[in-house]
Amino acid sequence: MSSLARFRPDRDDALALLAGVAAVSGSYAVAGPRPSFVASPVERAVSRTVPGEALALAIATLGDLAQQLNYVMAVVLVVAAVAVAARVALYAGAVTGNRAAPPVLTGALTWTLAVAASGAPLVAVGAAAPAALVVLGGAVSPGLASRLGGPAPLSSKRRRAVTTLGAAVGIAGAGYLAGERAAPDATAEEAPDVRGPNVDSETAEAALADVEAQSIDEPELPPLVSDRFYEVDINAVDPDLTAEEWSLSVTGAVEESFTLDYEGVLDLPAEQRFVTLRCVSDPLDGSKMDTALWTGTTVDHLLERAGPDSDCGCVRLHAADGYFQVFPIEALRDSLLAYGMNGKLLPRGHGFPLRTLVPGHWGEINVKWLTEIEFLNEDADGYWEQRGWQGTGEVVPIAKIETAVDRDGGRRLVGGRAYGGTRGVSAVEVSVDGGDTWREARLSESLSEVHDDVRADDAWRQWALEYDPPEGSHTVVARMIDGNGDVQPRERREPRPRGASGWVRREF
Ligand SMILES: Nc1nc2c(c(=O)[nH]1)N[C@H]1C(S)=C(S)[C@@H](COP(=O)(O)O)O[C@H]1N2
Ligand SMILES: [Mo]
Repeated sequence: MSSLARFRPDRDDALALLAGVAAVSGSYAVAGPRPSFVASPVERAVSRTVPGEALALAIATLGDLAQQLNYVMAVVLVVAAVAVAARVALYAGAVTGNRAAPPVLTGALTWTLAVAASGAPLVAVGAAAPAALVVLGGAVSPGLASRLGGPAPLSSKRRRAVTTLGAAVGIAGAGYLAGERAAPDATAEEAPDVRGPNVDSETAEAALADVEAQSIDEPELPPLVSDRFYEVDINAVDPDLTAEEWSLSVTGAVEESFTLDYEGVLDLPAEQRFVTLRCVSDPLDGSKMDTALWTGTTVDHLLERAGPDSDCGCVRLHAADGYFQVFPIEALRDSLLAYGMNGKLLPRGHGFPLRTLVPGHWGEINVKWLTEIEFLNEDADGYWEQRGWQGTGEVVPIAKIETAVDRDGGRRLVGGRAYGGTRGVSAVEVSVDGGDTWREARLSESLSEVHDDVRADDAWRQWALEYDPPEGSHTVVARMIDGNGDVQPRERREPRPRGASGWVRREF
């Protein structure tokens, strides 16, 4: 009975919970927001298994919050799993009367769980050691033990809860701060300049500087090159690749399959382009549409060497995060493989070291963290097609109303940006009476005028219109005319499954 006498359920529950928090915190302290952080693979597994309809609903109702909640859920799951392991270890110690068993078993079980999840044995030590230490601390420190446990009248139960919570918050906070310091650079501003034997950085600099001259001279309008480029991807934690370890394979239905390393990509002829991306999930009034100056090489150089021999004329791109997309080889031919963004090295969040930019297609086709170009003989579904989205295909034309400012004299300026993929934007028309009458808005110069050596045949244009607002309420409507002279379709359509389309309206 002596061993069972030391079986103290309340204290052990608290200790086990703390061990769980310590494991996740320790892992984050060592890994930071990287795939080796123990909750990352769990978040991945969860997001892969959520059915398409549920995912669409979550995105529609919660937006970007859906992914954050998923991430929190993954963290809670890992805390719970380690807590259960620690609880089992404490129980085993109590039953066997072996004082070394709880910390040793907790450490071993946590390490095994962490390796099973992330496959990173070293980072797993960062999870296992703190968990074992918490359990060890509970065993050797009578102070901690008595505060956490002992016979429990109501007041000391509350004290235990407070102590546990305080310790948990402290451990989690320390782990978070340490992990953030270990975080890799995420923003373009922090990234070094893009370099390479064929990269003309002067052109990039000049082009970016000259964009101003191309813009409509109204400071209230949103810019032609985005200050902050939206980010959309399937995981809360991005891949963390190094240029040295990374490579790109060309495989499948080809005459010659081969693999290029980072230097091999840089050795190919370089090119710069202004390219706009819009996510297929972007609502009419959303902001998942942006433009940057990209540096890279065209896929054509790889196609020449590979000699695709595909029965379906289709190709599947694979990425380091498990993402994949299938689309026609014809669309790939003129695509850019980009390693630079706005004159800087491509940031991690946008696909470092290499991403695809497919002219005129929805954002989802522009695969980031590209690792393999696989030529197929049979058509297949991409990641989002498997989840009920259209998948490939050209963007729909759109003219967004993003700015409305009232001028001193009583006039009002409305404006925004219009994008029609490779069809281009030849005009934007605005109605201030709900669509009865139309006038032509001012349009910025095409970005392809910025620099002789910089293409921009898949980029947006700014538009602006000043008008005298009528008395009372009225509706402003904007629509674009593409390069073929076609007016954009009026009918309003939700993002799912083929992208939000229709004339954008704003009530005043
Ligand atoms: N590897 C990978 N590539 C990806 C994604 C992803 O989740 N993984 N998301 C796609 C989607 S849906 C969009 S809209 C664009 C967004 O690119 P950005 O994050 O650079 O804006 O990347 C695409 N490429
Ligand atoms: Mo997207």
